[in-house]
Amino acid sequence: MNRLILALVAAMSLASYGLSGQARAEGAVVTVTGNVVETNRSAFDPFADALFNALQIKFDKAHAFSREDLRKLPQQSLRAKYPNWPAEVEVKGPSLKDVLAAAGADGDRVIVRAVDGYAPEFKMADVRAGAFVLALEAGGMPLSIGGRGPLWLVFPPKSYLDQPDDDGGLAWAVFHIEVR
Ligand SMILES: Nc1nc2c(c(=O)[nH]1)N[C@H]1C(S)=C(S)[C@@H](COP(=O)(O)O)O[C@H]1N2
Ligand SMILES: [Mo]
Repeated sequence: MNRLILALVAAMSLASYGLSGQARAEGAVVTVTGNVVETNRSAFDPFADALFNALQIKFDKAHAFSREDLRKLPQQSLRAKYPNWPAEVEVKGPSLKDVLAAAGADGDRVIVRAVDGYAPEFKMADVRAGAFVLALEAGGMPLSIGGRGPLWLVFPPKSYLDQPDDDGGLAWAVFHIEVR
């Protein structure tokens, strides 16, 4: 009898979870999809996942992170300067490596996608060896949408072979990480 009640409660919470597909208390700012083991949300839903749908991205397995989730990971500080920037910038946020680990993500390639569809691809080996930060703030200020938020991928010059001299690859307005 107790088991039956437990099963019913579990089924009910799963059902409400599936309804939105995005049960994070504060809402996700970034979703890791592809080869992830630690899933915490349901598969792609064309209605709920409207931006993914617009960019024609589907997924089965996903781990969604709210800002609060990202703040609970170890926070990295990074100062970077690129020739096309007016000044050096100090950013803070979890490392991309730690975000991937928290999602149980594994693979050779990491695609970091922004809301405008910009989606640079990196080698997992470079991400693991380098200082790739998913910045929540820059210059002590939280990043905003309309600015470089919700998340800005920042890494220093010479983080990988053939990195351009300018800040190409430093995607702003990041909302999706795909692991292959
Ligand atoms: N979301 C997003 N991030 C982006 C880009 C982009 O088009 N969209 N362009 C990249 C490139 S190629 C460069 S050189 C720098 C600066 O481009 P921007 O002046 O368009 O920001 O941002 C990088 N990050
Ligand atoms: Mo660029």
